Amino acid sequence: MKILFVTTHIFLSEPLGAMMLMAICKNGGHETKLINASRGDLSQNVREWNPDVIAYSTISADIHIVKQQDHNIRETFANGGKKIFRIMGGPHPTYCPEIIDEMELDAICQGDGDRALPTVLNRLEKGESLEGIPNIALSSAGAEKQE
Ligand code: B12
Repeated sequence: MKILFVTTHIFLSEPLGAMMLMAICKNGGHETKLINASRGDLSQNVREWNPDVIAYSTISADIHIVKQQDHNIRETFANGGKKIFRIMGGPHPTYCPEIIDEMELDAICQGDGDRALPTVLNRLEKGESLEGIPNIALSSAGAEKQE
């Protein structure tokens, strides 16, 4: 699967969480790309690269940037475009799980994602249910998408 990781400001240090998860995804045979949500409108990148999954990695200080980008991306794909599975991990969804409803995400990861994310991807690939994966909370839309 093609996983597009989206982080925000690269501030003083590399985005270690997203980088670690990208390595894990690649080891699992997936294709990954990392983009910075703080730079321009991402919709074009998303249209060109055509990911199966968008994986937001977000701290609360930058949630407004991610919300705006996600809004633009969803507008781009609103009319009959491909359904992209949207998941968010990192400190923001860990502390503020209500973001799943605010952004109508398919899933969030609360806490560590190193086992949770590859499990989500493998099940998505096989069309299996995402219920019961430790650290993963699903929206009703995310659960239905597998059916
Ligand atoms: C190192 C660190 C910094 C460093 C480097 C930050 C950076 N850009 O990487 C410095 C000192 C610069 C820093 C600055 C700040 N920090 Co800081 N920082 C940390 C710290 C100690 C570790 C972060 C880290 O690298 N962890 C290791 C990686 C591997 O873990 P991770 O990123 O969390 O990723 C794992 C999971 O979250 C999850 N995951 C992450 N992304 C995704 C995506 C998906 C799709 C999935 C499924 C899972 C997933 O899986 C990963 C692997 O298990 C955390 C506290 C902590 N213990 O986590 C605070 C923390 C992230 N910082 C915090 C804050 C508030 C800040 C500042 C805003 C402080 C300030 N007032 O200026 C700034 C913001 C800087 C910025 N814009 O990035 C808060 C964020 C709270 C929140 N609600 O978002 C934290 C959580 C501390 C706290 N408990 O309050 N920080």
